[in-house]
Amino acid sequence: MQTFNTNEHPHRRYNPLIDEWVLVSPHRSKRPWQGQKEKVNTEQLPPYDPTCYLCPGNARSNGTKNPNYTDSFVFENDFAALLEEEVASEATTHPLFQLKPERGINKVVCFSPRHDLTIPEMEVSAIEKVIQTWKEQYIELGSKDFINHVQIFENKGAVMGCSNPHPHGQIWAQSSLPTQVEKTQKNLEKYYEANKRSLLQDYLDAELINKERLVLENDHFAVLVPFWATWPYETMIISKRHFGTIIAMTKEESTAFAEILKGITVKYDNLFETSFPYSSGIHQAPTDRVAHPEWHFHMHFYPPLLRSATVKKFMVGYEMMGEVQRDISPEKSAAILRDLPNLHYKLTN
Ligand code: H2U
Repeated sequence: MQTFNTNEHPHRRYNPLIDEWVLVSPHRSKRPWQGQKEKVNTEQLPPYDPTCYLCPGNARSNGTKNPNYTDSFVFENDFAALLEEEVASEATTHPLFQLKPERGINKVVCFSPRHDLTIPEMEVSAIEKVIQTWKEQYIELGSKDFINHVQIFENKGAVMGCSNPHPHGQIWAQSSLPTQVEKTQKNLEKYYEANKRSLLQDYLDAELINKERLVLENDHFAVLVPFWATWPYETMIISKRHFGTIIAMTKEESTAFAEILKGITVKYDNLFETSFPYSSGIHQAPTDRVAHPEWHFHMHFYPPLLRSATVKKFMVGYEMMGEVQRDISPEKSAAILRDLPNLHYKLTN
């Protein structure tokens, strides 16, 4: 019988954040591909687009004019998925037909007045302004009595369903904990109760010993391809200090966070020399006015691209019916990302 080798043999890995397994099939990454190819977007965007609803001074769909903003700019989503208004409702009694009204507020955050820049091409000082806006929004929205969770996220690239290339993210604040967050919270809590330590602190300490999944680090943050990553080039930014929310970040940590955000997104753009699409989001303690020592600030990046700017991974078939699966090993993905230049490819070509 052959001896088990993580680079050759199919195996399953456990994700302790959501209590789920992922199937890893490293021997399969040489599989030929004759399926879908995305069109490479080589279009050079203008710094200002008179038809863009996010550019400074332009009108949005409902006629509201954006101010002539100079750094980041927040506005209430004109097509909000959640509404603030309270509605009277009767409790449902049938366990198979549970339903409850949900209240919330949705915002859009423009990262820069420049239509043609995304995070990897922005100055660190400009990214720090975005972080400051995220902090202010977390405080403002989280202090409302009916808001128990504030989700900060970015969908980047048309392939992720992003409707406009102008650099922007969104914030969805609501009364309930969304499913993914609730699952994560349960697992963080279970670990904290058993060990009196943060799960992600212990995980990060262990990762920083041999650093095989580490992509980048600075004094305050590390970026790694998680042991249990599902997307080919999935990464997670973890704070080195154990704190639960973005508002606990010191000035120095905010600068380090801006630097690491730029660092990982530059590497992403350099991977296939394209504006790299992803969904990213901050996971942090809820705003439910309860102490949450189990939470440890982190940010996920879920990028769909697999082997070029045109071939993406699909979460289909077995993944929908059974469990998520990956071919390239997280260790190999981390080594590839780690070895990429730290300077954006547009500045070297
Ligand atoms: P996406 O590109 O990720 O779809 O985000 C853009 C958001 O901007 C989207 O949620 C909002 C959409 O509802 N939007 C406005 O609030 N006003 C507009 O005039 C157009 C789009």
